[in-house]
Amino acid sequence: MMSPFRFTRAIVRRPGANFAEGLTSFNGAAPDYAKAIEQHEDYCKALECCGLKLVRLEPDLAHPDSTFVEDVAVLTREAAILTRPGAKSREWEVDGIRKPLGEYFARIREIQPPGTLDGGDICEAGRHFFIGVSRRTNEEGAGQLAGFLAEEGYTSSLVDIRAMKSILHLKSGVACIEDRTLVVMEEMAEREEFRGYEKIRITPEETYAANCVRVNQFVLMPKGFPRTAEALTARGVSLIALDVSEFRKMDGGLSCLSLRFSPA
Ligand code: CIR
Repeated sequence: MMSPFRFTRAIVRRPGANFAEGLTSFNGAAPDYAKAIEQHEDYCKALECCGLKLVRLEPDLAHPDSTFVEDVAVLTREAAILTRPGAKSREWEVDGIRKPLGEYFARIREIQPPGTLDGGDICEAGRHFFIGVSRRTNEEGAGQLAGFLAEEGYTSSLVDIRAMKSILHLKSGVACIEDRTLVVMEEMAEREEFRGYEKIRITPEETYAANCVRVNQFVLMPKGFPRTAEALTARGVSLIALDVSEFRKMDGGLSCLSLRFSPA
C-alpha cells in the first residue's frame, strides 16, 4: 500500500489583494500583503523541494479567505470530497476548486446542506480520518464525510472540539506525521480519541506549531517554535521551517495553504 504521506501534487492559491478582508479573530495589525505573497511563494517553493508539482490557482477576489484551499476539499487517493464551509462568506469558495480537482479525480463527492464542513477539521492518519466537529463543521457534515470515507474504504471517528476556545479547526491542534504518531497540543493530548497513538506534545506557548504537515520525507512547520523543532529533530524528522506570520494573522495555519494529493 502506498504511504499516506507520499504526495506528488498540491493545489495552492495565491492570496488576493483583499486577503486582509477575510475572517479573523486576531486583534493586532492587519497582514502585510507584500509579505504574505513572499511567504506564500516560499511555501510553494518548499512544496516543490519536497518533490511536488504544483497546480497554482489565481487569486479569487470574491473570497478573501480562498488562499486557505485546504478548507474546501478533503482528498483521498481515489476521491475528492468537496466541502461546504461553515462560514457564510466562504460557502461558495468551493466553486473555484471543482474544476481543478475534476482534472485529477474521477470520483467527486459533495457535502450537502444542512451539512457544513471545513477541510481544516479533517486530520488524516493513515487509513483513518479524525473528523473535528467544530464551530465550522457540524455533526451532519461530519456524518456525511464519514459515509463517503467508508465507501472509499477508510475508517473515521469524530473529535468534538466545540468546547475549545483556543483553536478554530481540529488541525490547528493536531497533525499526523507517521502512521501512529501525532503531533498534538497539550490541551488535547489526553483525549480518549487519540488513545493508542504515540504523541509528540506541543507546549501551550507553541500551540501554533501543532499545525505541521508531513510531505514525503519532510515535515513542514512554522518558523519560530524552537521546542517543537527540537522535539521533531530528535525523532530524526527532516524539518522545513517556514515563516507564515501573515497567514497566522488571518487565523490560518501552514497546512491550510495547500491541498496535497497523489493522483491514482
Ligand atoms: C477562516 O477563518 O476561515 C480563515 N480566515 C482561516 C482559515 C484557516 N484554515 C485552516 O486553518 N484550515
